[in-house]
Amino acid sequence: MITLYDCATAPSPRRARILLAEKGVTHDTVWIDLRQGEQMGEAYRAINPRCTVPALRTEEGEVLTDNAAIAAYLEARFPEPPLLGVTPLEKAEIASWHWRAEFEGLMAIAEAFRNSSPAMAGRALPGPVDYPQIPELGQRGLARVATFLDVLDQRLAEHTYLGGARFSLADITAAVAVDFMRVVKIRPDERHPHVLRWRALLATRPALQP
Ligand SMILES: N[C@@H](CCC(=O)N[C@@H](CS)C(=O)NCC(=O)O)C(=O)O
Repeated sequence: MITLYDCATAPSPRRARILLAEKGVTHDTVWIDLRQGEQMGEAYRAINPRCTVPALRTEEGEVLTDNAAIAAYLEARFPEPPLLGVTPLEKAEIASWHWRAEFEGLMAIAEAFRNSSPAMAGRALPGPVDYPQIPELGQRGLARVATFLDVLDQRLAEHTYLGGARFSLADITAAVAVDFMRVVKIRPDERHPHVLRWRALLATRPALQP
């Protein structure tokens, strides 16, 4: 049985959790409490020395320690439904928007949140090394999150889904980012009608309830 090391309060493991649900893969879950620092403890370090969630243990016992590996593995192991695209150009388009959802969306939120929240003092980046906050990066992150919403809205004005006509991993990652923006007090609103339309469409999928 596959095991997902998950955390209900964090965006990164939510991506893997949604992907497993969309693929219809039954699995065990081990909850890791990031608020209590469980990821830094010896027990979890023995599973994932990078001290981050998600991690996924395969049926063969291999542990995959990031979303990139988990997505590549699950798409290859459970090809239906395809979530990384089918045609060569569709795969390219989805990869491009997936990267943008990660870098311009999730990373911008992390930059804003981790460099400003008192709870993240000394923890500006995830992982085993402590890094100090840089308040200016927090400010820059807020500007980047706002820009990302505009980028999404323009894209979704012309396409049903982020990658085009087909629901994909790019939508999962972008939806997780849009939902997690609340931690820096940014939400899509009437300035982003196409984002709102798309988020409501995704919410018809059980795994993508906001
Ligand atoms: N590259 C990793 C990043 C995972 C990541 O940053 N996870 C965060 C939660 S969203 C974490 O484990 N944080 C632990 C910490 O802040 O100490 C992935 O996407 O799988």
